[in-house]
Amino acid sequence: MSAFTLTPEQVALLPDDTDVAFYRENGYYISKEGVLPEALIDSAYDGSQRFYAGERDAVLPFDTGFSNWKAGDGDGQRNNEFVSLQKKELKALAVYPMLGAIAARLTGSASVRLLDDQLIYKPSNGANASSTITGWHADRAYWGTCSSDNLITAWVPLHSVEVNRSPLVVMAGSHRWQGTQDVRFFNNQDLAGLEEKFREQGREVRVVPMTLKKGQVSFHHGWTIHASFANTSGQPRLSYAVHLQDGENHYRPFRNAQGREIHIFDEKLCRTLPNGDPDFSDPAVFPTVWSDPA
Ligand SMILES: O=C(O)CCC(=O)C(=O)O
Repeated sequence: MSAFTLTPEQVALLPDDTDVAFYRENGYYISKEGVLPEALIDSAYDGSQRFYAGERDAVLPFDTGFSNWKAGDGDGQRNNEFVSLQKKELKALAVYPMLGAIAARLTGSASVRLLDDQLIYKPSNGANASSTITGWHADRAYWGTCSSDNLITAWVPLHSVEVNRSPLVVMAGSHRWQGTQDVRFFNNQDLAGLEEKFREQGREVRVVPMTLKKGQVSFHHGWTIHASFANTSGQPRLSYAVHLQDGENHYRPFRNAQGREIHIFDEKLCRTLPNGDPDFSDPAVFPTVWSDPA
C-alpha cells in the first residue's frame, strides 16, 4: 500500500464537489470534523513544547533570516518557521497525507508538497489584546519567486479554537481581488484600519473567523487575505500553519514593482537544479504530502 492511500473513513471526510466549488469561490474551506487524529495533534503539541524548551531532532544550517523565535525574545507571540525540518512530531503533522489529499482536491492538483511551515504561539492578553493579533496578509505576497498561483495553506490549531482564542480570519473571496501583491502586513495589528481602506477602494469585505474543533483544519488560498483575532480566552493559543505548494510550482526569478530582486528563505535551504535555480521539489526540504495514486 502506498503512503498515499486513504481509508474509506478518510475518503468520506474529503471535500466534495460542492466544497471544492465553495473554496474556489471564497478562497477558504473548513474541513469536516475529525480529519486529524487526536493522537497526532497531541504528539505535535508535545513536540512543540520540547521545541520551545530547545530540543531539536535536526539543526538548520541558518539561525536568522526567517521567523525564529528564541527563549529570551520575550513573553509575547512566538513565530517559528521551518519547524518541520527541526522537530519530528511537527514534521509528522506537516506531511500527514490527509492534509495533502484535501489540499490536492481543493487546488485540483495531482500532487502537493510542503513549502514552509510556521508554529505560532500566542499568550492570552486581555489587558493588551491587540498585541496578540496577526495582521492582514496574503501568504502568496511573501513568495514572489514561486511560479504558482495555486498555493494553499492548511491552518491547524493544536486545540479547539473559539472566537476569543485568536482564530484565523479570512476576507472571503479576496483571493480573486486584483492588486494585492503587496498585502504583507503580518505585523500590523490594526485590523479595522486595513478593512476600512479596502472598503474605501470599493471592495466587498467579508470577514469570516475559522472557529474550529480540535481535529478540524481550515484551508486558505495563497492569495486569500487573512489575519487572526486577539487572544483573550485566558489560555494560550497554539497553531501550526502548513504552507503547501501544488506539484506544478517551481522557482522563477522575480522583481517587485520597484525593480528590486526578491528572494525567499526557502531558496537557501534547498538543493539547486542543473541550471542553478533553487529546486522547489527537493524532497529533503519540500517532502511530498500527497500524490494521486497512479
Ligand atoms: O496563526 C496565525 O495567527 C496566522 C497564521 C497564518 O498567517 C497562516 O496560516 O497563513
